Amino acid sequence: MNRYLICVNQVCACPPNTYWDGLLCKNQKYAGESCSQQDECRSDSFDLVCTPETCPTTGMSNVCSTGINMIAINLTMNYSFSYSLYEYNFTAIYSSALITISIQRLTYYWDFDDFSLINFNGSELLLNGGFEMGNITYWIYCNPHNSGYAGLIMTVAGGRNHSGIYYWQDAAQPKPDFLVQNVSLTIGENYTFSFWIMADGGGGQVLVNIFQK
Ligand SMILES: [Ca+2]
Repeated sequence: MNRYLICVNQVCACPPNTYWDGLLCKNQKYAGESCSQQDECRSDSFDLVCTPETCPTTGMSNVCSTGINMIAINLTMNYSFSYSLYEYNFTAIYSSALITISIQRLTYYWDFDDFSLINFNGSELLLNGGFEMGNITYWIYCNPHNSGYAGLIMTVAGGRNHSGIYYWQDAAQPKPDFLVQNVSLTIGENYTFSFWIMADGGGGQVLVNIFQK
């Protein structure tokens, strides 16, 4: 196997089933192997995508596995100080989904409330999406980079609740932290994912991946 880029008509690429790691063309990876970008996984006959694990360690993606990874919402927001609703519609082609919310600030905080996943007949599939249990029960939270200003549950005393008493405030920096929830889907049915967000100060990035598997 050639380990170097092949250049044709001034376009350089690795040979089939290999990826460029910055030094060499390396063999693409199989199911369960760690990855940090899509072209590290065998996407041809093995149909693998670089997907988030329960607690991502490298950005949003770290394992080659079978499924479909959708970037549902990718926000770079500036100060607004009022809540906005974001929605994403999709059709289930697998029987479960890992919803991963990645949050990284530039300055100040972001406030979140009322995460929701509604199925075709209006049933709510996310549990504790509005944090009204007063804790993060049913969510998986991780802060793999030990970022400062990490996410936490806030009460109405913080003054940024969209509904109820509790909400999620997050300003992780310099790397994102993650809120994750796994849900069961019915193949062929349509779903609407949504949440409310307020940029409570300066901007930052919020990235929501829905990985169906
Ligand atoms: Ca709430």
